[in-house]
Amino acid sequence: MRTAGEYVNQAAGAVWYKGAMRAVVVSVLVLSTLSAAACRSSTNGNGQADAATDIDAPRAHDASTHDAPDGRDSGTGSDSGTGSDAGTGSDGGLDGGSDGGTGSGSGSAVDGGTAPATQILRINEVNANATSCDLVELRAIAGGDLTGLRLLERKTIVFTFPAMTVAPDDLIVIHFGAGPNGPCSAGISANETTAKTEFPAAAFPNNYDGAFDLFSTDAGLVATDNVLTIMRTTTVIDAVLLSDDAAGTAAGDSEDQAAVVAAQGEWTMVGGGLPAGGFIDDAFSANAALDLDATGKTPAGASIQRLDNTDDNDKADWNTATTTVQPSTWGALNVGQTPL
Ligand SMILES: [Ca+2]
Ligand SMILES: [Ca+2]
Ligand SMILES: [Ca+2]
Ligand SMILES: [Ca+2]
Repeated sequence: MRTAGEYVNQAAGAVWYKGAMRAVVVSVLVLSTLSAAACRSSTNGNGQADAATDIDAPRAHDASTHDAPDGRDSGTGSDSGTGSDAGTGSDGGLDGGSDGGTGSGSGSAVDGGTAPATQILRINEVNANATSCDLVELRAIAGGDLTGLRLLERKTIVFTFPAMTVAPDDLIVIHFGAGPNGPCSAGISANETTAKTEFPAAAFPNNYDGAFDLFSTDAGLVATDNVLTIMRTTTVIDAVLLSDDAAGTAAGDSEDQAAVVAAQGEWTMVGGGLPAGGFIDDAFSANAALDLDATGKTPAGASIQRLDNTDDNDKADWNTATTTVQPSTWGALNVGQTPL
């Protein structure tokens, strides 16, 4: 868990993305990748195209609770009204056309002949409150190569996936604070890229034999308000808005990333649609999964988890009316989930 002043803003090109790329995202990943590369180049050239949305000037926004309002959200209002993206079918394309041929010589691990699955992973379980080692569990929804996928905390890339191949229902646990002298650095293994027991728990007690254990040098996750996003270049694969309370202000970087996620239809209010002004402050908190500061102080403690196999891109995927945190299930499907 981090609480103050730890951010180096990056991913400055993220906000520009918004609506213009959505159709491309859903249909043709190859074009998406090419376009993303082109756009990044533009952004890195002189920044002019992104000037209007580069609202990421360093801000000391990580107060111990929610962040005090500081006017940082000016300019983000343009993201409102993108609620029409709810339910854009993030699973579209999975398995479409699979096995169409004889299979000989196709050489593709993921449904040759179709666009690669965009939602290869889902964020499945979170503990940002552990003093020893924050954890994020991911679940493979489709099989494929994870090379280059990224996990972001707010707008910051906190893990870039190595070359490794997963199958549906494979689980991954990302351990934070695993850099030199990090709070979770003692006795860690290398990344498990070939098997979930490549470095077994018997020899590495922090590892889970039911998951690929991967290690981030990021010191830890903010447990006040946060957005976790899995991205491939600028395409949102999956995301979750998280908060420690159902009301209160949110950090500008959380709000900015929420806008990126919402613009791609990857987070909405329960039942669909976006708040009139976007996921800002109280609207962020009210629509975020809870409860970041009620999870365990160790990995063995409670965590925030998906409730079942559905992905409706809202907090009801994670919370019931009465349940926020639950006993942790690292390296195992969550209670209520069934094999794909
Ligand atoms: Ca393992
Ligand atoms: Ca999702
Ligand atoms: Ca709380
Ligand atoms: Ca789990």
